Amino acid sequence: MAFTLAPLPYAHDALEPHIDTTTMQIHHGKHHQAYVDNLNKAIAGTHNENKSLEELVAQAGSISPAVRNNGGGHWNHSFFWESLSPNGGAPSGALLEAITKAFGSLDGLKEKMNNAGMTRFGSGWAWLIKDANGALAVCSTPNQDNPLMDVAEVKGTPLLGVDVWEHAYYLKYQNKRADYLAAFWNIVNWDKVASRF
Ligand code: MN3
Repeated sequence: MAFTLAPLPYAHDALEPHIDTTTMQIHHGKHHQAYVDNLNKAIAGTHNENKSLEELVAQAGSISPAVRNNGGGHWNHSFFWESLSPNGGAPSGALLEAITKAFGSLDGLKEKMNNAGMTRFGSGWAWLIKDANGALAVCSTPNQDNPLMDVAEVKGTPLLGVDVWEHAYYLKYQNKRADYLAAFWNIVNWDKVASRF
């Protein structure tokens, strides 16, 4: 069964001014669509054809680079769109308590995750994860890898992720990845992060 691209959960211009309309149109309609199409091509007629996306991602170390990269790309972007909202709000309750315990404060989490995004050389992702002991941690992955992959240096359940590939920000922010990361915090869907937590 072929994978498909779900529509965005909001309009392309909904995240303005933090993420611009054209970036959203290209990022979702071209980049994400290409991961879906190339994943479908890579698994067609192989023993991976009927596996779920989660199964493919978990076996990243033993599948072909095309399935790892495009399967990761499909998983990561599907997760990313749901992590964003024009009405982001703020973390509260048990999630805020866990953030405070792990990072001192919400600002402490932002600083750590921004640093993970800034120090990821080239293309990749920064993540907030829940580890096997239920504690929160921040990590980053290269390319389209993610913390669910068997090959990840730091493994855990992703709660929030930010795409630091240039295609995610270059049209509006050019080389200023730090400005993009600062703007990202205005559109985090904290209800979604809390439900994952
Ligand atoms: Mn991307």
